[in-house]
Amino acid sequence: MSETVTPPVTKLRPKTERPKLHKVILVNDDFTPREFVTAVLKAEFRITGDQAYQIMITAHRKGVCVVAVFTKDVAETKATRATDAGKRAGYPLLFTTEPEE
Ligand code: NFA
Repeated sequence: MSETVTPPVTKLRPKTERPKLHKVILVNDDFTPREFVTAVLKAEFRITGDQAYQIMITAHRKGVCVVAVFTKDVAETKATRATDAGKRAGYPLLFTTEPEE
């Protein structure tokens, strides 16, 4: 009689998916000057001159280099802005994006 029944405490944990990150990739070409590539990297990705030089020279030697990873929107915006900076100066500089595995 008059027993107190305590219901089980269940905590709802709504599943939140972590957004997939996207790589911004610098593609080598034979025309864009090294200094220009390094300057664009510094300006658009807010990295040091040393970091920008290492990324530029890696793309120069290997064909491509991952610059950084961001959410899809940010990666696409930065790749477009950096590619446009080259276009405005008359260079074929290209930045692409691809989703991380
Ligand atoms: N390959 C270019 C040159 O020798 C430099 C470069 C590096 C261009 C990385 C594009 C990307 N001037």
